[in-house]
Amino acid sequence: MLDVLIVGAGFGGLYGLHKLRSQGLRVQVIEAAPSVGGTWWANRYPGARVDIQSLEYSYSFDDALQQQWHWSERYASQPELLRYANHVADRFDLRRDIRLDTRVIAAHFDEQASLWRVLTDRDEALSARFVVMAIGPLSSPNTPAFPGLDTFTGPVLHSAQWPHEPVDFSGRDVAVVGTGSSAVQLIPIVAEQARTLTVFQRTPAYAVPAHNGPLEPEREARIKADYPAFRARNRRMRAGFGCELTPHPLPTMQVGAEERERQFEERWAIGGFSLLGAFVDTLTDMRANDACAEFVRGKIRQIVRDPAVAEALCPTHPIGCKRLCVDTGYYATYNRPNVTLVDIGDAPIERVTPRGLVSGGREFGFDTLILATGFDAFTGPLTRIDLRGRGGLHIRDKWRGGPLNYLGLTVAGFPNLFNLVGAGSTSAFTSVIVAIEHHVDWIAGCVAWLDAHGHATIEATEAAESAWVAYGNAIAQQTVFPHCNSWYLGANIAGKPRMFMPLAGGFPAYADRCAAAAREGYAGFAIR
Ligand code: N01
Repeated sequence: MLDVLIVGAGFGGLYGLHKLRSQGLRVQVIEAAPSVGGTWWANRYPGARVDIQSLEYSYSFDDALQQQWHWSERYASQPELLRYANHVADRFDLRRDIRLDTRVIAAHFDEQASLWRVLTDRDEALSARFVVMAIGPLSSPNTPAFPGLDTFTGPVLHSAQWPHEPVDFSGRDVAVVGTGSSAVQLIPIVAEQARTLTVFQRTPAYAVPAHNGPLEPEREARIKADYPAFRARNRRMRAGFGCELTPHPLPTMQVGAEERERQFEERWAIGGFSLLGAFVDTLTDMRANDACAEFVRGKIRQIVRDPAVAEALCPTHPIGCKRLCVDTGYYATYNRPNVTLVDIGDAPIERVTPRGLVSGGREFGFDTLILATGFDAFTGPLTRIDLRGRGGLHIRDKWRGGPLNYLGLTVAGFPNLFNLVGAGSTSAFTSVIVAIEHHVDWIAGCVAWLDAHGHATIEATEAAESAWVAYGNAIAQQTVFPHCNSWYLGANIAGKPRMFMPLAGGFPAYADRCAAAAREGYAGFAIR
């Protein structure tokens, strides 16, 4: 019998194993893929790289690790991130407790024994006192049910299920469906190789330049000179990163137009998410948001030479409402003669044909189809498992109206089950490794407390869960987030209930709430 079974060997599962094992617990990680690395194993499309600088998107739990690991670029590429995950697995001797190529297909809570009974696709039955779901909020790829998709005669590639051998697009006529972060990263690279590239855009994306390049040695040295203090400062930031830049002291509209423009220009030159942090109210005040959005629309009009194409690329929803894309040459790609933008906002894809697709009654031809159509976020990874809590309650039924949860970590009716970077936590708005380390440390503290007090189970109460979801909704209502169709809301998946799933209140306030619950003897939980 295990103390803890962890599902997933991405960054969450790796740190979970290290932390819980070092507490003397018997821990086993089950991973469906043939490798550790999670999202960085799966998302290997051309151009895949992190959108938060690597000195901040990396583990902080071990000072020797953060001192010794050297990132070659400001924003690490997928292969480098995968090397990092493998390095961590070796360095902390994690592999002996990780079973690869094994998928958890069922987990049922046995009320008599107060144990989780877990079944894998290798017909193995395991039991554990606790289960930690470390499967990531974005691990269930969304393939839209386009009629005729199976009749397409060329390759169909999904950005999140990319082949492991290199794909050569030279001489090919390629289509990309989608213009989210994955598409924004892969489009410029595929465009350089393909004979033609047609991009089917349902909603234009806001993209800001990464200004990626080799990591500056002086910056690395400066941060490493006192890395723990840098990490601590970041943990006090709303997003868990970005402590080197503070917002303007005044709200956007109290600043003169010239000064506002100067601030935006400075942030554009720095690149990445820094633009959204130029002013404190970008995500909470519509007029402030529109000033920032209009600045980016101005950049699009400057970069893209054809005014009609530029206009089609200009988003009209609030900036940051869908996750901001961080790009390298995205808009400029539309100046290439071999690239065509097809706006399908008002003319959804009707069907895929053997040699193309039909939208707005018109057929477009191509021989390779790339679906960069995102994920069934937050709920998809859990609901595809036969996951049942007390009384055989299936997670799909529990979450029929949306992912109810308490502290983003637990679900009423599912005792001793913890979820990492899920709905109800700030993870989607945080450098995810900051969220992972926070969650794992909280869970480790909780398990230690239960064991020290001789308790067998911990379970969120329905009252605490309802209050937590209401708190999350109330915060979301004060922001721009409800005003577009994002995966945060489940709006990208046909038929999914619309509920704002992540918590928008900022990491420090969230971490305080979690700490307070623990300090008060796990307030909001039933403990037996
Ligand atoms: O997915 P998305 P993603 N017909 O959902 C379109 C992280 N990430 O894989 O906007 C036509 O953002 C859809 O259109 P619309 C990051 O958190 C990070 O790109 O729903 N189009 C959209 O354009 C990110 O936010 C990095 O109208 C359809 C696109 O497909 C998250 O993962 C890199 C459609 C999907 O965009 C998801 O990003 C990559 C349909 N039926 C990902 N269905 C980094 O930079 C969907 N679309 C670290």
